[in-house]
Amino acid sequence: MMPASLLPAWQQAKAEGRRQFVVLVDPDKVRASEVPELARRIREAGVDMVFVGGSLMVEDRMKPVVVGLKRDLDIPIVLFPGSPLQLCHEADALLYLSLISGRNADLLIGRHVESVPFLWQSPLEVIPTGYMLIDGGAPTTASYMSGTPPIPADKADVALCTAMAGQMLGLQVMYLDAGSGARNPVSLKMLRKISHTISCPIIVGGGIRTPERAGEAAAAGADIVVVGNILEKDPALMRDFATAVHGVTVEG
Ligand code: 1GP
Repeated sequence: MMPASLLPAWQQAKAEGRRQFVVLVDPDKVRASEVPELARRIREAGVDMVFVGGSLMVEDRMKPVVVGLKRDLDIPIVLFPGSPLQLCHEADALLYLSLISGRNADLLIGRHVESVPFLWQSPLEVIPTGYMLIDGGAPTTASYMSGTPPIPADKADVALCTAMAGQMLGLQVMYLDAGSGARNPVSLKMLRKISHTISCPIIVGGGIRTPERAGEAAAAGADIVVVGNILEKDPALMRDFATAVHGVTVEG
């Protein structure tokens, strides 16, 4: 179902302890002709939202993929862009990512300035998001492309202070990302620590390969769990992932 605005709906879900499951679609890996079948799977699995994006897009398929998903689905389609080149008005919302784990001024504010002429007149809901790369055990495209080292996986305090600073600066959502295809997902310890302290919705993704691990991440405090890679290889798992995340009940 489509809420009128996404951010209040995420805040409400968090308050009620309702966890959400997101499928990440990389437009480079799906042809427009494959979108109807992908949408059917997403619908039948009971997925809450779709994020669309990738660290580097080689093909120019963003718009046809978004338009196809919008046509066939009644859930929010959210842009998760690797650069301002990956924007399109046809989606519902944009994760306006500020890479707060890094010290690359371009990704903290520069690209945002460049994107304003596009966003100025756009119907997209802009969601101010603190984006944190967490070491997932191997170099990732996101880390390489951003020229920033991730936060070490065992430095939960650094991650916590980064998330708190982001929240104090007014960012509305925190995205902890071990990177697509990461060897190790964000640790449960780090998730627990951050979720006990910050009040904004927490998104987690990167290297989550089993429904069990997705459920554990949700139980540890991730309000929104994102899975991409493994579902490209084994799309039949989608329903199990959604069930595992939705099965987690927490006190809001
Ligand atoms: C990465 O959160 C996403 O940005 C999803 O990662 O592809 O490893 O599931 P995976």
